[in-house]
Order: sequence, then C-alpha cells, then structure tokens
Amino acid sequence: MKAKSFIDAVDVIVRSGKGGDGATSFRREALVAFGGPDGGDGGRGGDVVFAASEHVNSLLSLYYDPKCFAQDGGPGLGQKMFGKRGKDLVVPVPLGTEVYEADTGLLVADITAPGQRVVVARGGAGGYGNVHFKSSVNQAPTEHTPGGPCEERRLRLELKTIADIGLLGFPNAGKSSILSSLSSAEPKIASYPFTTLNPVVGTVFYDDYAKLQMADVPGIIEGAAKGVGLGLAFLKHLERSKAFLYVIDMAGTDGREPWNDYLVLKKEIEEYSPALASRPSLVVANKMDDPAAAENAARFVKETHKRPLRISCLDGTGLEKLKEKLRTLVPAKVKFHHAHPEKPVSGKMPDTTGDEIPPEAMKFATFLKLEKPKAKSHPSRGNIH
Ligand SMILES: Nc1nc2c(ncn2[C@@H]2O[C@H](COP(=O)(O)OP(=O)(O)OP(=O)(O)O)[C@@H](O)[C@H]2O)c(=O)[nH]1
Ligand SMILES: [Mg+2]
Repeated sequence: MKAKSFIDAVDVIVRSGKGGDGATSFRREALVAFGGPDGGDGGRGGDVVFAASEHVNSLLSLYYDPKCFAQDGGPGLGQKMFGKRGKDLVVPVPLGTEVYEADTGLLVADITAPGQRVVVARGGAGGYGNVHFKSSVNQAPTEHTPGGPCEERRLRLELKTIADIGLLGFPNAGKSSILSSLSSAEPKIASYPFTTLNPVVGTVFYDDYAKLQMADVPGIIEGAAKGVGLGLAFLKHLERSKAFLYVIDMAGTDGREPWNDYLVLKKEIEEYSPALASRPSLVVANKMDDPAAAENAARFVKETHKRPLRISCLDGTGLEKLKEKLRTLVPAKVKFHHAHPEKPVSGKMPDTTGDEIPPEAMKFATFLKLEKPKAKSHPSRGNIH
C-alpha cells in the first residue's frame, strides 16, 4: 500500500495530565521535636495545546499518531516540596485547522492565525498536601487531597487550507502550471488528468513586498458534486479563498469544448455552495499558444458572454497581466504598514467620563473580559504558609 502523504481530516484523542496527589509528611529533623506537617502539594498536570504552525501543511503526523497525551503532575513531597508539573503537549497543526468535538460536532476552535495556541485539554490541578490542614486543634493532620482528574476528549480535526485565491478548473487545464509560473511552489505538472491529488499552496510576491496566497486543488469534472472523479471533497480547501480563478483549457485538449467546461464548472460550484459561486472570480484562458485556441476563445465569448484573460504558461504570455489582475480581486497584503487606518489615534480618544460609554469607545475596551471573572488562584501556585 502506498503511504499517505496528505491528510486533511483526522480523529484524535487528547488527554491532559492528571494532577499529582498532595503529600502527607511530617518534619523530621534533629533537635526539632514535633516538627509539624510538611507535606507539599501535587504538581499540575500538563495541558494539551494545539499550536498553529506554518511549517506543517497536513494532519499527517496526527493520522499516524492520534493519541495526544500530556504528562501527569508529580505527587507532592515532604519538606513542603511541590510535585513536578506535568509537561504540556504542544501539537503543531497547520493554519486553517478546524477542531470539532467528535461526538457532538461542535466547533471547539478554528486555528487560522500564525502563533495561535488553543488549549484543548486542561491539566488537573495538584492536590493539597497535609500542611494545608493544620490548625490549632489538628496539629498533626494526615489528610491530603488527590490531584485533579485529567480531561479526555475525542476531537475531529479538519484542515481547510487558507489561501487568498483558489484555482478551479478541469483536469489538465493548467492550474498547477499557473501556480508554478506565478509562485515558487513546485506542484507536479503532467499531461494526464488528476496529476494534482492534494491541495498545494504557493505565494505570489510583488515588487512592493505585497503577497498573495494561491491554492491549487485537484481538477473538477462533470458530476463532481455527486462524487465523480475526486468529487468536491477538495473544494473545502477553497472555502476560505476570497476569490477564484476559473482556469479554462482554451486549446480544447482531449476534444473538450472550453465554453462547456466553464458552464459545467460554474454549475458544479453552484451545487457545492452558492456562497462560493458568488465570490469574486476571474476567467483565465490558458494554452493560448495553441493554434486552435484563438478560434475557441472567440466562440467562448459568444457562448458564455465572458471575456477571459488570455494567457499561456508555455511562453509566458499574459502572466504579468494576470498577476496584476489578482491584486484587483483581492487586496494583497503589504508587508510593511507605516500607517494603520484602523488604529485609534490617541489624541482622538472618545470621551468616557459620562455615565454611558459611547459606542465608539467600545473598540478600545475589547480587552476587558468583564463577563468572565478572574479565576481564583490555586494554592499550589503560591507559597505554602
Ligand atoms: N501548450 C500549452 N500547454 C500547457 C500550458 N499550460 C499547461 N500546459 C500543459 O498542460 C498539461 C497539464 O498541465 P497541469 O498544470 O498539470 O494541469 P492541471 O490543471 O494542474 O491538471 P490536474 O492536476 O491533472 O488537474 C501539462 O502537460 C502542461 O505542460 C500552456 O499554456 N500551453
Ligand atoms: Mg495539477
């Protein structure tokens, strides 16, 4: 069996570490009589954390190792010593990963920003050592509490690739050729259908340091909405795209009619999701170097009333124009922002001295999580007195 190289959905079990038990111990030291209790608290169990990483592009490692277990906390020790804190388990996941509760289908987290970290299972708190139970009437307590339980969940992870622009087209239309011409991505290019079997993302760079992400997904054929070919399963990778390129093979290779290709593509996308079909798009006529292409392009305009952008990945015609057109579809991200239009200017802070907070002041107050009071700190985080 061929080893899998790309996985975009996987079920995992996450389990945080159990808290360590508190200790019962008494101070024993030469020349100190009745030293009293000195059993320390157990250590906290480790958390399971999903961390967005730009260095992974698939859920493959979780497919082969779906058990994500963090370390348990160590038990408390004598001499008021804390138990060891369990190590957190940090699992790198690709940008665009959605985390669902496997049993209920509830969305737990959507990991989209680089550096984003989500705690999916929180470690148990450490138990109290007997030092906490001393009092004037109980000077030699033997009580201690067990560590908090671990948290175990079954989660379903789904990867929806993040890209600004998605490439849609029939197999062999030249989607991968466009991606490799405009970016430094190296998708496989060959003259047989379904060369691309996994989504590939490339970055298009501009001279002013702006950049756009472009995603190439496997080809779509008639009946894809019903599962023909590779189906529309891969279209979920384009759900987050802001705009689409319909790539049409204007040479009509394999006896296909380009205008028919466009109408079929439109219909299949419409069936998959009307919201996707209504996003900004650009029709691109590829393979214009082919002798049959010019005639086909003229007929294409007549049949579809769309004027495609004519390009050829083979001789490079129209590629620069395409690159510029992409920026009109999606505003490219400029790397260096000197002035951020959204940023509040400190001199123009709204007046909040009255009884009512003006609505424009609320955007300054988003950091106040008033509905959630600060959690009471656990004694294991401070010193034992
Ligand atoms: N003549 C000509 N051939 C092209 C052009 N662009 C791509 N091709 C050829 O068309 C074939 C298919 O190109 P790909 O880029 O692999 O097409 P694709 O749309 O990614 O195909 P799948 O991954 O199978 O869906 C390859 O043999 C390319 O060399 C072009 O502008 N002119
Ligand atoms: Mg391809």
